[in-house]
Amino acid sequence: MITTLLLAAAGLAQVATAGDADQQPHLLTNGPGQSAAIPRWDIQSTAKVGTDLGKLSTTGVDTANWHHTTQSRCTLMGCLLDAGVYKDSELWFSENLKGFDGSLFQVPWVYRNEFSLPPAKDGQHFLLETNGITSEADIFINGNQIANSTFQAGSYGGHVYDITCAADEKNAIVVQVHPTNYAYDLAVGFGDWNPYAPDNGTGVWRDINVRQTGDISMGPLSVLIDLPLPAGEKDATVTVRAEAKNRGRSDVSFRANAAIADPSGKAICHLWQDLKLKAGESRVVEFKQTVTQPQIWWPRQWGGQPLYTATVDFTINEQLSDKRETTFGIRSVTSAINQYNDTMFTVNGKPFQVIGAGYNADQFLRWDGRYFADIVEYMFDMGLNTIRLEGKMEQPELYEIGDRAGLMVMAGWECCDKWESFEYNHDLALNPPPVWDDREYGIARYSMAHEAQVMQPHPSMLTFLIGSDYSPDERATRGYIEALQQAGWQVPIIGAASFREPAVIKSGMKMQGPYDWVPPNYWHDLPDTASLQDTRFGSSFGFGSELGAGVGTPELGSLRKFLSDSDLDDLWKNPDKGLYHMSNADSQFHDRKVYNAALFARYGKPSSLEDYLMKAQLSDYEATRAQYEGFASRWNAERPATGIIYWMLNNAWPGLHWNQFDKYLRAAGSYFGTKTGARPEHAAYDYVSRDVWLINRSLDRGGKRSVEIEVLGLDGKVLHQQTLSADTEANKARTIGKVEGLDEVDGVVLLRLLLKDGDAVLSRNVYWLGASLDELDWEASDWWYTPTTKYADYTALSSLKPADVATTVTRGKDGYQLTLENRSDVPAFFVSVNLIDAQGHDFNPTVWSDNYVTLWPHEKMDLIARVRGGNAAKVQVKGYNVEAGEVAL
Ligand SMILES: *[C@@H]1O[C@H](CO)[C@@H](O)[C@H](O)[C@H]1NC(C)=O
Ligand SMILES: *[C@@H]1O[C@H](CO)[C@@H](O)[C@H](O)[C@H]1NC(C)=O
Ligand SMILES: *[C@@H]1O[C@H](CO)[C@@H](O)[C@H](O)[C@H]1NC(C)=O
Ligand SMILES: *[C@@H]1O[C@H](CO)[C@@H](O)[C@H](O)[C@H]1NC(C)=O
Ligand SMILES: CC(=O)N[C@H]1CO[C@H](CO)[C@@H](O)[C@@H]1O
Repeated sequence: MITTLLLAAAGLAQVATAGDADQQPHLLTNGPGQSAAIPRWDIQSTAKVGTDLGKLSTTGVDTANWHHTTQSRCTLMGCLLDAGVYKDSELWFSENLKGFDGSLFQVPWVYRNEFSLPPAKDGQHFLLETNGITSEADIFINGNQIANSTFQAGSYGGHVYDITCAADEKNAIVVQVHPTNYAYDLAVGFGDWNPYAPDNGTGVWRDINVRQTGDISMGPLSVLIDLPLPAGEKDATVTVRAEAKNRGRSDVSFRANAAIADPSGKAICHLWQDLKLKAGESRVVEFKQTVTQPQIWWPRQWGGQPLYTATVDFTINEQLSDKRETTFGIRSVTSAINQYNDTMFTVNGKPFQVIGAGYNADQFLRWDGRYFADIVEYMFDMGLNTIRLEGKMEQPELYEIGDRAGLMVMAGWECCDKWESFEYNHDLALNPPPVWDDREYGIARYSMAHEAQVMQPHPSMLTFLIGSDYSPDERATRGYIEALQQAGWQVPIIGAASFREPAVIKSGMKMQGPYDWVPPNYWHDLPDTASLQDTRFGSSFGFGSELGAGVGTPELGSLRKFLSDSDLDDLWKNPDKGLYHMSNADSQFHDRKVYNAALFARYGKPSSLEDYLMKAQLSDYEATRAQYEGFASRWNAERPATGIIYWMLNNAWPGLHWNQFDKYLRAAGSYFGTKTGARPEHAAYDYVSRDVWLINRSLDRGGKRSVEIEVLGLDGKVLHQQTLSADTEANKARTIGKVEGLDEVDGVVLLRLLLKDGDAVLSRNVYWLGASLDELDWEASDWWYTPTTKYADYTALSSLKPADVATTVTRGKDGYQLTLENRSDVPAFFVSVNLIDAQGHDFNPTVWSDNYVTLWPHEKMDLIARVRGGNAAKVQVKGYNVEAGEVAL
């Protein structure tokens, strides 16, 4: 298949014309203070075009046989996908990617483009700004070498090159990128998460900008905030900083101007300073301003996201020399390590429990801002407040989206490979990447400097983790910290995402699993705070930087897009088989053994693919709900659960586990389990103690609440009713009583908790409970899971009598309203709905008010679907004891 595609692409290339200097796009108009990305690239292998970069970077080179992309930034694979050489739907199907011959990426490739610039004149400078090129690059413009691959190295290595002498009105630029090997290069990798792209992410994956300035140029802006607490009650102080550099050949006097505007755009102040710099000299220019009655930026769960704007310009004799602008928010973030060595964050002085998930980039590092914005909406819909980027710092737009949305960002370096090949890192001994040399300490440091500059002004930043699985050694730590401080970094710097020693900076975070299936009571079985650390690795205490029960099974509409019929059979007929769409082949997460053993034992051997998927969604829902409920409920425990990062939010490609929604944005069991368990106002059941936890993650005033409890037999008979009342407290979780009536469960019963404010239902939560719980062998806990020695028995669910559920649909402004009505005397268990289009494809993204719901006998329930646009054609309805069907819209 791949050969055919290559041939097809060669044909395509012929249509395009050679670079014609007269048709060069104007990159910048006349005038300083502008910056533009090289808008698109032609790419080709040096095996085809040779390595005479001087010659290739002259204008008029015939590029007819190159690959023509429309992208300003793309890895080699990303570019070739964009150019139509490959299709991800084909690469990602079944095991196709396994057969991809990556040897074409073992030689350097070149990126090339032509562009025009305004004519040269005195006191005018052009700067080339890189933002990281993988793995390293040589850059030539018009036959002149601008950068070499010794210096321009690392995926995050951003540099500024003065190209004034090399630039002309008509220009050709060539970037030669070198092959990437994760053992040798500080690149963007995936560890055991998923197969690597065949090019290992090599290429110009971030923009290369050309910037025009006068003699005095400006570096990136940073904004430092001094916010006295309580937030908003006193004046705040804002300090805007930028580096000024004299690029001329003589001394220059200039004026630095700064303006700050409030979130409505109204100017707060104009400040200026007259300054002088010698030729070649640079200094940091700083403006300080008091902001009275500051409008405070809050994480979405607590308030609004007002954004101020800072604009700075430099003028020489009233002529503009350079200019930059940034938005910023007024907020403060701190962290402290408590008496149990756990990290606890505050935002604007309020203790902030991190309820988040770990992000994965696209397998080919393609950035799609709309897709990311959809992901963020899903996150908020699920009740999450934080995203962890483990070495996936993506593009600057990510932080802008985070600022506007009120998402907190926990950025940091990635695990393993070259990034953590310090002398003491014995885990790497079996496959040792060479330890860092002087050059690599340098690359790491300027990578940090560059990322810190990009992230600094953004109020969405919660922290930067300078290590993941390991803490960096002392020399690397020092480099990172100096780079962060120079950028004006104010939010906490955390040493690593795990407890490992040695650590120059303590992490206060744990990374001891689980990553594979554990039963729901895992998260609630916390007998004695003192001994927790020994065996209860992942349980609900402290800060879990990456943990989950290994769930996230896509539904059929998605599976059919990337699995063959025999792959689909494997899911339920070969429960122990290693699967390509799980983690990598050398990982313990390559198969679904642990997961499937539990599914088969607890719910009964699947009788079909559909039956398997129904049970999988049930397992996934149960797993994520228990995890989030465990952590949310222990927010105020003796040893508090200070944060949770579910492993993971999403997949780089269509994966079979470790996600809360699939690559196609279909939300299934793991999503709605999370959405229930992470509700801001919630009543949760503790599987072990049978307590009801009242969870309140909001900040306003409290009041009277009630929790109505009902236990129901599978035959539809009410077995027990009870009401608990309590006063709620802001930003607190506590127990308010025990569920009675569960002592003699025969088979399986359903438990419903309704959290109410008067008559209004704030949270509705249904559990299925067997006669006994799963039994864990805590002593055998490993870094990746705790074995279950005896499974709970939920097989009675298969004997549920069929329920008849009527569905009616109305179209609303933003989507659809569905009404489900259970017309039977038995409960309608685990009923899910899904919109599809006229072709029968899933209709995504769709935000459902709720899904995978259980209706009591004769209960009526409204479900609201918010869609982005367009029309769905049908809704699919199915349930554990509800026959699958479709309703036309
Ligand atoms: C590579 O570039 C850096 C920075 O421009 C320079 O200091 C160094 O001498 C160059 N190395 C070689 C081998 O040209
Ligand atoms: C990608 O990196 C791996 C090591 O992590 C290496 O074995 C492989 O050869 C690299 N691929 C290419 C195309 O360089
Ligand atoms: C906290 O960590 C230190 C080592 O850094 C250790 O000596 C101490 O026992 C830990 N405290 C707790 C409560 O685990
Ligand atoms: C949570 O607390 C806030 C303020 O205390 C209140 O407005 C909200 O209704 C409470 N929610 C619940 C479920 O108690
Ligand atoms: C308990 C419950 O939900 N009862 C409902 C049964 O269904 C009818 C309509 O089918 C409703 O009117 C009841 O409120």
